[in-house]
Amino acid sequence: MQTKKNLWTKTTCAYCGVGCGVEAKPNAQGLLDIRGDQEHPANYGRLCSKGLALGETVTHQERLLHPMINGAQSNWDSALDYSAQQFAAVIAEHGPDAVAFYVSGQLLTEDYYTANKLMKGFIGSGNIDTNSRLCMSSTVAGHKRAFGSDSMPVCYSDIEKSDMVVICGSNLAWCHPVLFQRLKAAKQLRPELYIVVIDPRRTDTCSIADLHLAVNPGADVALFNGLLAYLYKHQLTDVDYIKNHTQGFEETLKSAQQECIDREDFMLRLGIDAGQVDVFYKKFAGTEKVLTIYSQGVNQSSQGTDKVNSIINCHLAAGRLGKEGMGPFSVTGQPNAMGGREVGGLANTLAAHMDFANRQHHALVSDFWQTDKLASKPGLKAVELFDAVYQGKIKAIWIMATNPVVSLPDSEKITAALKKCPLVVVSDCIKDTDTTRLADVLLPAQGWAEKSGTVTNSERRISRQRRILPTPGEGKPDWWIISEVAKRLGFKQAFDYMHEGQIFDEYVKMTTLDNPGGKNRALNLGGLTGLSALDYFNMKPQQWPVLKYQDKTVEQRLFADKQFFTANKKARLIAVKHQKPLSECSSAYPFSLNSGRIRDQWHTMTRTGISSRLSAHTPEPFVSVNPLDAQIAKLTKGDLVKVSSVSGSVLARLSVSSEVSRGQLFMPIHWNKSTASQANICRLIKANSDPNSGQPEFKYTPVNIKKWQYHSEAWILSRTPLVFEEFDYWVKQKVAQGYLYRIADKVTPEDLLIKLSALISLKGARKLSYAAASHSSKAVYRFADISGQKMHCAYIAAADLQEQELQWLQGLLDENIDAAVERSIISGQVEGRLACGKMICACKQVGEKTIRNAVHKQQLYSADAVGRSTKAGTGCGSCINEIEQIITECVV
Ligand SMILES: Nc1nc2c(c(=O)[nH]1)N[C@H]1C(S)=C(S)[C@@H](COP(=O)(O)OP(=O)(O)OC[C@H]3O[C@@H](n4cnc5c(=O)[nH]c(N)nc54)[C@H](O)[C@@H]3O)O[C@H]1N2
Ligand SMILES: Nc1nc2c(c(=O)[nH]1)N[C@H]1C(S)=C(S)[C@@H](COP(=O)(O)OP(=O)(O)OC[C@H]3O[C@@H](n4cnc5c(=O)[nH]c(N)nc54)[C@H](O)[C@@H]3O)O[C@H]1N2
Ligand code: SF4
Ligand SMILES: [Mo]
Repeated sequence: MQTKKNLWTKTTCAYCGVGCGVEAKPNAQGLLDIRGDQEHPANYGRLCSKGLALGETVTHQERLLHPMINGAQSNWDSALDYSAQQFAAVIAEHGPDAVAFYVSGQLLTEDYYTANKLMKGFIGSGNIDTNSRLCMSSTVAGHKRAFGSDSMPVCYSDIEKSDMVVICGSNLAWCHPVLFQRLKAAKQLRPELYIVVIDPRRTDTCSIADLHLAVNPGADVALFNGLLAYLYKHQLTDVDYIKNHTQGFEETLKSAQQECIDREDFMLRLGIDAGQVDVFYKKFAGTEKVLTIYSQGVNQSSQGTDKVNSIINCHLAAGRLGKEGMGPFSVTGQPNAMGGREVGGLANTLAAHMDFANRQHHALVSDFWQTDKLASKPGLKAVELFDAVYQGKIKAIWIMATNPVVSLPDSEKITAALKKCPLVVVSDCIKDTDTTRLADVLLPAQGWAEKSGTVTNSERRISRQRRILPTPGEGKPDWWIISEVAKRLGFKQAFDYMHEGQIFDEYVKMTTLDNPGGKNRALNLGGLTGLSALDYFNMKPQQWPVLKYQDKTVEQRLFADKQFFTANKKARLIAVKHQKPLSECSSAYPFSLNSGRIRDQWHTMTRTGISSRLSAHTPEPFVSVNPLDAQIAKLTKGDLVKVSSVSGSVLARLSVSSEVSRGQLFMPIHWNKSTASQANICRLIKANSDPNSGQPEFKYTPVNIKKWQYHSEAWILSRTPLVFEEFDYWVKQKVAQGYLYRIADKVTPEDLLIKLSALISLKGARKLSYAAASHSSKAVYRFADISGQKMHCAYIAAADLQEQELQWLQGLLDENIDAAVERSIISGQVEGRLACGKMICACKQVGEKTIRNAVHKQQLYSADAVGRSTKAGTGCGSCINEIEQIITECVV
């Protein structure tokens, strides 16, 4: 809240589903100062590296500033008229199912509500789906099967209250860092708090684990079925709870027992040590307060929904739900993944947790929206929806706040579908993305710091995002853009909103339809009905159900009364059976490829990629392989490798790591055509989906890996962006005052230099150049273009740069180019202020060399001591694990 004395505005972080409270204040550089909100119950002042860097990503450089039609700048009236006319024409000729919206968990609830209302309520088609299909839909399906509603039962504070935390298929340390910090702090306070990580990969999350179960990919159902059978065998199920509050126990138990009848076969499916499994089962059986946190290792599977239910089954059978410190805890990915689920962003739900299959719900929603057009059946789910675009059945699509060319499986097909589609409208705040490149109409949306509305986090808590900065160019709120198109389609009355608060109020009322006291649906926001504009502006975080406005933080676990939203009020256990991933490895494709996130990047990098601080930690797309597999395949760390599946191939830098098990590979999801030549991992991934949820199997693709031989490499530092499309391999990285490109090519270093000099125009007054040896295999060419004390551009080229220390190059655009720096450029010998090494601490900008030096010279043996000396690790703390690793390496 903004008062004269307090210029800090409270808002919510733009990124993950933890939903941290942020305070922001405009600064002299036109950017924002950022700090954690001490009062927000998600984070109590903590932030991670991405949250702390929010202030840097509000620059206008990469923004989409004006509406565009067919590549030409337009204006709002023309772009809205054109879009509405085109949609209307398709609907008139081919019916409402010939159009679609593809939306996102990065929209605000008010935007999402409006998009859903327009498509389902007034265009009259179910064809609105969201990127949450790729993210949370298996959990939604699993929740509905078990509880009769999509309701996540636990609260964040259960982390501190539990005695055992099972983290399954989640790299909490990197993907929900503030929840990880809370868990880590709880463990420090109570070392007996037992932590188990279930992940085929040894992630940073394992740094606080007592037990890591590196199960085979996809083995989760078998593991939890085994647990259920164990609980029963040792008479540790809750017989009363099962009898009085659940159904389906017998069949479920039978299926679970069958899973492990053949012990040897069972252990083969799991792929881990029998002793470890016993430790896990025994500990789970003997601990009342168990919390199971899970995420994409569970959801993104061809049996994701079964995985979810296999976890919930164990909690129900043990009666461990609805009480402090326990329960199944699905952590949501995007800032408003939960909000989208609430308002009906998924094609198979209506709105406000009401369903197509329920005739009464249909009548309630029709009546509430005053429409006779409400869609009567679910629409197409994301993968099917883009198939329909590809087949020409959908002729107009509007994509909002998501980048499907990068994030949906089978990217080449998605690209082809959008190229063919007669009308592609894209609303985004960023101008150049792989998806905006294929748009006919581009609509500029407000960015995070300009938007106003609400988001719901993983623990069902609704927080305000508040406007802090003026909008650059002609950007508009997403809800406004949707409403303006709706009005032009003839639905003025239903979309005549003046303010986002009105939309929120309408949504709030909808949650109360035939839902007194939240008896029929947990999602009841009745306590927020009729907020004034000021009350809405000032609204404090509220956890649903909200029967009464809460001025202070209250916590509400769901199902404390053991009443579920099924017909007989009993929860359902679901009989499930382990299945292999849909595509199997073969001699041609012997490795299984796993995909996921890195610490400092967000998805397709359109925003985190703007921050030089965030880009420094992992600047290049990589693929990780186990050391033994690398040895057998004759691959070395730093090689460029080609990873191929039946669908396509990518190029990435090899990282060799025992964190990855034999026969598996891991690659990050972030790089795309705008940031690298060929590193979009979804080119490799087939659209194998879970039959219950429609969620694609992103974590298992059979591939092979081969060394990609290049003959020359270069690093190019430039104040202005450059285009390297004709080079075989290139990667772009944002650095403080410009860009750093890494390229590799099949030509000789000398030919590479010729190619480069044709591309890079020289502006500076002085040019430093240097070649280190005369014969080309060893020659290192260094070049700098300097005017006065400023560097415009510099590059280093050679046959192979992997052995070179080049981190220092990144900082050159910040430096005054004096004699010492020139010496470094010419000699390649880095010294003094340039010698800081690979960036470890993104917040305080401390490099590996600085940390190593401090450890050696000052004999520092703890991350705390390193922090005091170098400041590393004293920002968000996400790098403390790495600092500890460096200390261990130095000591060894
Ligand atoms: N830094 C960062 N944070 C983010 C995001 C981001 O882009 N960057 N995105 C946000 C979003 S939208 C989401 S959905 C979340 C995702 O958060 P997470 O789910 O934690 O992230 P992922 O890295 O996709 O995958 C989690 C883990 O699943 C493991 N896994 C793979 N296969 C299996 C399996 O068969 N079984 C088990 N048990 N584990 C398996 C992988 O090895 C990986 O470590 O992160 C959110 N937070
Ligand atoms: N291989 C593989 N693929 C995956 C996954 C995986 O683990 N492996 N994970 C999947 C998951 S869980 C997810 S959530 C998806 C994420 O994938 P995407 O949703 O495609 O990724 P983002 O980069 O977040 O795209 C958001 C877009 O919206 C824009 N944007 C940001 N804010 C706004 C706004 O307020 N309004 C508008 N109109 N635009 C805005 C951004 O600039 C960006 O272009 O990827 C999925 N794809
Ligand atoms: S954990 Fe980090 S990315 Fe997630 S909401 Fe908090 S500050 Fe933002
Ligand atoms: Mo996600």
